[in-house]
Amino acid sequence: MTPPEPWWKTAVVYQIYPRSFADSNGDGVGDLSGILARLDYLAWLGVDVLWLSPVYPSPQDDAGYDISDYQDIDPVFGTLDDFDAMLAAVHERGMRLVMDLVVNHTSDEHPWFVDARAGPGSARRDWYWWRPPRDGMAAGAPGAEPTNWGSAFSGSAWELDEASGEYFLHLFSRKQPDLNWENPAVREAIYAMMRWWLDRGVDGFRMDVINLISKVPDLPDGPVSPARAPFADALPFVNCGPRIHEFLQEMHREVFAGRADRLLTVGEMPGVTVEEARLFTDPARAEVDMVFQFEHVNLDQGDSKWDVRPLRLLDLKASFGRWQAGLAEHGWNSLYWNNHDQPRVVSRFGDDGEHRVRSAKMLGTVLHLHRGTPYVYEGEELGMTNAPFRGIEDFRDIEALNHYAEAIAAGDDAEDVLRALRTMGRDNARTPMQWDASEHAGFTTGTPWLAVNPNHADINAEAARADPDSVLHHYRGLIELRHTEPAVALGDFTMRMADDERVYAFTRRLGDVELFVLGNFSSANAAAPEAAGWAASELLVRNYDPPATAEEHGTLRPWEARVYKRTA
Ligand code: TEU
Repeated sequence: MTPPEPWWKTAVVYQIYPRSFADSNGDGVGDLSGILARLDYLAWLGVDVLWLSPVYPSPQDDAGYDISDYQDIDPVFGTLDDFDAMLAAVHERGMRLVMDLVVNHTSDEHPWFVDARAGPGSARRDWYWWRPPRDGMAAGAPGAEPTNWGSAFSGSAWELDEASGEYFLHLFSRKQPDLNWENPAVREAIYAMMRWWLDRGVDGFRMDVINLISKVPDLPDGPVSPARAPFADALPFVNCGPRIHEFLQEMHREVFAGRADRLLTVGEMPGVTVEEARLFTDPARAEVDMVFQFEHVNLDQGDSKWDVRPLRLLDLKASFGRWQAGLAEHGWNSLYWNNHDQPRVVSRFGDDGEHRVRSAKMLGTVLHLHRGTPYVYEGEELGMTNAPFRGIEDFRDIEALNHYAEAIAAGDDAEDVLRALRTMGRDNARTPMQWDASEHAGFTTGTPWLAVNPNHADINAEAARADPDSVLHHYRGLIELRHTEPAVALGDFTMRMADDERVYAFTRRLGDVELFVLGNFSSANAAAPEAAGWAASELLVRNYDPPATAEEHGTLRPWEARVYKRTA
């Protein structure tokens, strides 16, 4: 008898960015008690799993992705007691909670690194990547770094430790030294920490840049890329390294064995390919349940994320089509438009002006009807948009601030740099959640750590809940459909109209049930002749009044979305 499908194949995950979700004590930063107070809203929305971005003690150099203590809660977010109360309340409402696991690197203020930095002889020196200056060069001299790799946050990926004259590796900020997973003591310490959270009742992990933990041991130089000069892109030497599957299978044995069925694990994997993802997510290999891949969120970027290009729908369809086909038999996809690192999708791939509501609904419909587990990022269900950042003083994100400083130092025009930051900056995702039309959108009674988007006067949960035609009710309907229509979760995927530059169309089939999904990615009417053939079928999802005639069925209005159902 075929084993039942894993629960997470019919689940929808909601990502909470705690700094920006709900502030309960007026300090302008969201917290755990704020989340607790808003759980009924999430239960009403119908989501099954909450993913919490990091809430652990952290100097907040990279907004919590630089952890100084893995087994506690940063006071700005609350206490372990607050956490336990929130977790119990999540479970009481039939939802699950996934924590963010950030173990490619720690904070440089984590006791492990403080010990490692104490000197070459320290017990934990080999818990990190230390190297002497490049042969024949003096420590600190330009180009003396052990490799020419660039950090994701600008500058070199190596930081000199004056005391020892050695450099340590940091693929992200200099306050995020990379852990050395080659060292079994490092792995065991991390597995023990993960078991501690699972024993506390947590239901799984979102694993931060987990495909970067196995490095190419001899750490070779790379070709200098124009966008990163004088540095090289480190990714080819750290992406899915030689021992990555060994490490993830060991983690599964040491941490998840015996309780994997109740858990959800998703690996964030920049640069991962379909072929690699099939290996990572094949249940027979016992590694992770799904991965976050980045192909579709890099399609509007040239040499770097700041080299902004228009999205071509053909590219988007080709990418999604390849991932749907590639993981059809083995493995499983995650589905996302947004997270705390990506600009708001309605501003990016939709129209956040005249057609904000319709394009937000269309984007949600097209994504949620694919085969895979959908992720809703806080505020996406409201159709929240990018924010009207003016000068660099409006930004908070280290990636943006470092890029701005580096670009200006290189002589770039400030307005050009700011234009790219306004479009692609991560702070767009991090403006406070818009609960109501009050001064700070009901997020805080204090001064928010990042300004609330002024359009919260119109775009907020209170108004959306009162408006049955809102993006919010549309998302609630999509989530309900995944729970009630098995073809949405488990049906086969077939791309239609693959060469159409404005219409995204595909079918899902499960047994004798077939769904036909269409989305118009343009502000003009678009022909969809195939839809005329479905005129007599049930219209499950729409963001316009139903077409009246077969002919009208054959045309999609601006940003229109439809999902038809027929049973053979
Ligand atoms: O992100 C990894 C990652 O790929 C992003 O840094 C990405 O390159 C960038 O945001 C695109 O602009 C994870 C976390 O999601 C991110 O918030 C952290 O900053 C990063 O890892 C380091 O922990």
